[in-house]
Amino acid sequence: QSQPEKLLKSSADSTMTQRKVASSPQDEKKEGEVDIMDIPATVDIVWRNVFLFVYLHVFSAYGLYLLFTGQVLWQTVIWTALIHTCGALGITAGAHRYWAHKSYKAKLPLKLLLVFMQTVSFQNSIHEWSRDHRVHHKYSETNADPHNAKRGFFFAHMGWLMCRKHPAVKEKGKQIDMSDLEAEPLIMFQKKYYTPLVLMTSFVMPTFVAWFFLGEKFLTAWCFASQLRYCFNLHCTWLVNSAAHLWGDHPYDKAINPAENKGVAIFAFGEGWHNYHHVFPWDYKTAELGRYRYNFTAAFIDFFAWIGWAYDLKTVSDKMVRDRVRRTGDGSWRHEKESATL
Ligand code: ST9
Ligand code: ZN
Ligand code: ZN
Repeated sequence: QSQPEKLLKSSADSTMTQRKVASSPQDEKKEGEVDIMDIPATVDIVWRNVFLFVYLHVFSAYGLYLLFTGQVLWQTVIWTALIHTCGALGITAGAHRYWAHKSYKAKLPLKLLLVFMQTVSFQNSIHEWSRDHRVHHKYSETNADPHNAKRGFFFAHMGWLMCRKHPAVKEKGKQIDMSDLEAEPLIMFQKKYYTPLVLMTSFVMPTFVAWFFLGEKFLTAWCFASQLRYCFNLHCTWLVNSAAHLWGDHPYDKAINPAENKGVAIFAFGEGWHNYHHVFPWDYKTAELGRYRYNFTAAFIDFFAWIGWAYDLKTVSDKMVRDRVRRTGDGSWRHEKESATL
């Protein structure tokens, strides 16, 4: 079996796996031994991260104040929107749909572009991001899920980045096959030089361009183009783990938490259709209906398929979706279909 086939198979089985998690042979425990999944979750705060997030939010709030008091040049606003879009697509089309799920194939120029864009977003290296995300899919809402939504909105949203991971995340994460990414020199290069690369692309470049080329004040450039942009990107992404795991319909599988959440889809470039995505994680659209319905990422991938840089886009047949809806949906599917605009 080739790597994508293996991934596709494991993706297809992911919801099944989720239900079998506790009883798989590798999880069998000896008498008296506590299963790692059952170790109670504790909060071991990493104060360095708390401090950095406080710093980020203070400077972002000042960036917001500068915007609402008309102190940001329109050129800086356009530049910041461009960089935000770049970072967002680096996560959605890059780390998520390409590297974590292998939902399509990409030629070298597109891979280079996506690595650059993903670095701009500063959400950990592609290797770390994909490993956490693959564990999240396989062990959703258990102690092995890095952002287990059963631990509440705040933990799933950003709390998980401010404390040590549950031992089950590390243990189960080690069993996740990462050989495909580890075989990609580009991914390992980004992981090795992540700190300087991220400092240059996510902080220095946005600030410097606004200050040097656009004539923005240095502090405004820093607070707006760098800090506020980064902070906004993080919250848009985190909403997928928090809001889209807590609120919304379950047209494809009512037994799982991930939900269809339009608000999140709007802010997260099409990543809010999360019930569909957890059921059919290999679909490059991460949604069923209206390929471009609040789903800019699908349009982005389609564009690159059109110019030949992306190919083998994987999706799901109508029949497969309908069968699944009939078997496990919560009955909200028809309403979704009727309200589709595209
Ligand atoms: C950020 C990421 O924000 C956000 C991800 C969101 C995902 C959303 C997904 C939804 C779908 C996509 C939607 C996109 C929408 C985009 C819209 C855009 C508009 N498996 O981590 P350490 C082991 S990042 C296996 O230090 P601690 C491993 O040996 C924000 N093993 O654990 C590792 O060593 P190495 C910026 C694992 O000490 C070792 O443990 N970044 C796994 O518990 C130590 O790892 C930050 O804030 C695993 N999964 O610390 C950084 N994990 O890596 C925050 C760990 O060498 N991170 N191991 O192999 C940290 O500081 C720490 O990770 C920590 C935990 C404090 C959270
Ligand atoms: Zn999820
Ligand atoms: Zn996913």
